[in-house]
Amino acid sequence: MPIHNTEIADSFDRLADLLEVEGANPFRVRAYRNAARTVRGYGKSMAELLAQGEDLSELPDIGKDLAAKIRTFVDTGKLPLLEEVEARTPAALSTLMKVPGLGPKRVKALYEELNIRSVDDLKRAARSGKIRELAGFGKKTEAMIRQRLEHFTGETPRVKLIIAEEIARPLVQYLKQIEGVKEVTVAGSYRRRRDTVGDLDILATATRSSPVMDRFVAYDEVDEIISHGKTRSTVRLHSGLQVDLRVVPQVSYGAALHYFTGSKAHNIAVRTLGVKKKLKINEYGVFKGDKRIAGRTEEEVYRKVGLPWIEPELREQRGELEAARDGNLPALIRQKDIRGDLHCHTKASDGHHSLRQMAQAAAERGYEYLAISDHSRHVTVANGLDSKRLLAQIGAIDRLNEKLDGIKVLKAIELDILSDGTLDLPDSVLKKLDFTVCSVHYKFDLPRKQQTERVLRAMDNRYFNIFAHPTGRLINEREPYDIDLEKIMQAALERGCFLELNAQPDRLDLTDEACKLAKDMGLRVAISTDAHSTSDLDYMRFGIDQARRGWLEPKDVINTQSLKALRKLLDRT
Ligand code: DGT
Ligand code: CA
Ligand code: CA
Ligand code: ZN
Repeated sequence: MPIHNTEIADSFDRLADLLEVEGANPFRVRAYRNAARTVRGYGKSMAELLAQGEDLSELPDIGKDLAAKIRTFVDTGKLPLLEEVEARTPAALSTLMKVPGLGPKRVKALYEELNIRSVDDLKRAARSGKIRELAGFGKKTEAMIRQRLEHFTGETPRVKLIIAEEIARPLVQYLKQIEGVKEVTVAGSYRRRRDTVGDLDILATATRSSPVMDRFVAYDEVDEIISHGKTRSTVRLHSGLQVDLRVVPQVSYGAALHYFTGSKAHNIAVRTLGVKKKLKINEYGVFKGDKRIAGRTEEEVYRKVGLPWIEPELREQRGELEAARDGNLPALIRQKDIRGDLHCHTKASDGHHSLRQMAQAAAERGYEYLAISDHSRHVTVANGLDSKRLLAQIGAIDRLNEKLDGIKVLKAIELDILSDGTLDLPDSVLKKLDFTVCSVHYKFDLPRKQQTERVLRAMDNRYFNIFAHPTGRLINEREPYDIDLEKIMQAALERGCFLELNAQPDRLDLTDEACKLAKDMGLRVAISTDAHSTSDLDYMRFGIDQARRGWLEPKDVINTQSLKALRKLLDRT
């Protein structure tokens, strides 16, 4: 089977981490991180590009040396340099780096200064108060490490949806080619588009003589066969992800799809509705006594309990059955409702592409507008824009807009919300922009009340428009910071600000629940990709998935609006 981009990217990231622990040249470390990011976000697989004879060194941040490494990885499944570095790194350090909040820098310090070589060592040191004495740690960090360790099991975490997709797609292709196989669908949390999945639940229909099960367990990527039956098998793949495959007869397909899509709570509620109508509902169909009266399609199953079909993203037992019964199901937002992207970066700060390239890529996606929101100068990126550079960019956007047809580039900035709640650039410059995107990028550990007040204070500035990635979480990497989101939403509503649903597949905050809360409060949301390259603009679909899980309709999202309406919404002055 071909090598996935995520595998290459993970190896580069890991290499960067280990090199950083060793104290390697920071530029070298950063080169691997940047390459990882390019590879991970790239629309096409590296293996395919190589097969087509493409020159990988033409990709952003991939030089000749990295291109050669990718080729070796694709050919052999290995990154020799990583193996070398791994061999000379104490094994415990790799485990320690998996503790949330402990990056390579900290692990290095713990190892060198306190001789910490295991999770147990770390627990002991945290308890005895030794960690706070290390330079760059302090009391708060020590407390955080202690708290994180309570939950740390070292188990494989849930897999991000984007990674699950990369694993599922070729597997589905493989299954579809097996003789006698008709339908192949990934059900479970994957079909409900949760931001992470625990495992994959694949449903197939096939002729009785089809070798589908034998071929499934013989798939190249299978690491371990957990069970192997005629209608149901479970395997674990090399990636660590488990996959269940069920094969059902065509007459049961809809009932099985409904059952294995879940959620469990939704299924139970539907089955209870059936019981009231003296019907038995399971994965084989809807039964009256012994007679199957439905099961070929999901629509049939819902119809038998008196309901219209319900979109998978809504099936979380959060009121969808009542809404279906009352004819109040939301008309969920779709990708084609999006008219533009309101958060992206260019080479001017930490993006990969130029202003013009980003604008062209947005136009190719059929957008009517694209906002450029590079970082301001403060904390996060070395290359952030100060007033002078922002003014120069404003000029460049004006000139570009004169040449562009069909798409309008909007002038924005991603401002740091400073720890005292002020914004990173003076009002005299901000007033020249179309709008601002404002974020917390440091001091994530403020107590809830202070963090909330910090953002509320920032919102008092009339140039504050969109609160970006509102909890700062990075799935499986960084916990959300503590903030009273409901209070923030209320304040946003009162001041005419908006919250961003960040479509990066490892951010996706607002969460689905937070989206629904915003909707219920009457607060609209911006769905933005925070693109750092042209291909990142395609992350929009993950934002749409999450928005749909949060019941959002086109009217609940500001970037479904015409440019004229959008400008009105974003004008607080
Ligand atoms: P995951 O894998 O943790 O991301 O979440 P799901 O929802 O994919 O859960 P999973 O893989 O355990 O099961 C797949 C579906 O099978 C689940 O969404 C609903 C259905 N299911 C599993 N166990 C039960 C059960 O005990 N009762 C009912 N009614 N349905 C179940
Ligand atoms: Ca599952
Ligand atoms: Ca499962
Ligand atoms: Zn940001």
